[in-house]
Amino acid sequence: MRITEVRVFERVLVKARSYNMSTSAVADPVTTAVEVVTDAGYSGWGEACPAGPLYAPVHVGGIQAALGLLGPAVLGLDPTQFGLLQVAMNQAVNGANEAKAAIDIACWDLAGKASGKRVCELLGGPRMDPVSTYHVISIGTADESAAHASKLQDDGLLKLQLKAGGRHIDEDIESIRAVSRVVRPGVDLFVDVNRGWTTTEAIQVSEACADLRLSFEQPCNTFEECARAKPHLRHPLLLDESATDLATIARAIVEGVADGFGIKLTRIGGLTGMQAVRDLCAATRTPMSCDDSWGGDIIAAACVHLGSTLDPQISRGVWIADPYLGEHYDEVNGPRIVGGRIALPSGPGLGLEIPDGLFGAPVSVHC
Ligand code: 0XW
Ligand code: MG
Repeated sequence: MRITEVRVFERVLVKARSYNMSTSAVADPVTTAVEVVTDAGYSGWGEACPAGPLYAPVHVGGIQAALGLLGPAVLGLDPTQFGLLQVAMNQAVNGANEAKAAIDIACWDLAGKASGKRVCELLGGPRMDPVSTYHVISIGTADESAAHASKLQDDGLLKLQLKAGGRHIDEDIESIRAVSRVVRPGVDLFVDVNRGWTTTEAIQVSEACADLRLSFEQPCNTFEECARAKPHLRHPLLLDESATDLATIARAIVEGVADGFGIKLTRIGGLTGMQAVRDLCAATRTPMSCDDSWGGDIIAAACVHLGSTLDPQISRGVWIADPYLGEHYDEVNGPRIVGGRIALPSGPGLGLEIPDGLFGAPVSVHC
């Protein structure tokens, strides 16, 4: 089987609900979908969708520009030889992990379709089905956040991510304490600051909440700032935005900076890279989530397939944008959250059936 064509599409994902975090209020993200076509009659789908231009140093324009180099670089290659695809893509452009991820995910989809296996089976087999998810509580007043936390627990959620940052820490402390008061036994709470606090603020909030069981996710802007704060924190520290590659993740574990991670599939370069992160976290018993910054059914399915292969004890859950989307690419098989969990698609590959013409005309075609 050989790659004969790479088609690039884009689509605005109109949000059904508001979503804000310390760095930005997410507008309607623009996703990039990639269809990799082969000479064997199969095609595979990948996707990369930044949560707007501020959450991370990646932009939809950069993704599509990089695909202009990556598409030609993979033509003629066997899509099931993931390592050789990585070599070819890394020789075509430095960085651009999100664009590489879109092609990588499409090739895993292809390998599954060609072999009749689900991506989770190609990744070693599912250990959970359904997989647990975590739900975000956007930045708001203490009462609003506590009410949302109660409603989410009524709906079966067992992992809550409370957003913080971008305001005086007294407001964050008030929200953290209000939500903690309504968290029920068996429910995990973590506070995701999305880089919003200084090291001083992180230390002060942790001290003020020392009596509460919670974790802080990406409290400060950089790896170094988080490392400086870490010895003074009374809570576990999770890295997300600073978990940019396998070497940094390994360093964070070895140096004791991170007690866990929020890992973005496209930031790591796709399923091939995420498999290595998964295995490192399993070997070091380091909790990790498997999610991405935004996107539709394609990236959601990729996250659920990989997330299902995690050791359940270290799984921090899979986040998908489903609650914020008013649509599914595949209305039947598209991943959705039911009672705080996400069922694995059952079909080969990612398990999706993308209707012809769904994304309209491609923005570019490489053949
Ligand atoms: C909750 N997410 C996975 C979605 C948004 O992109 C932010 C991100 C996070 O963990 O910060
Ligand atoms: Mg995060």
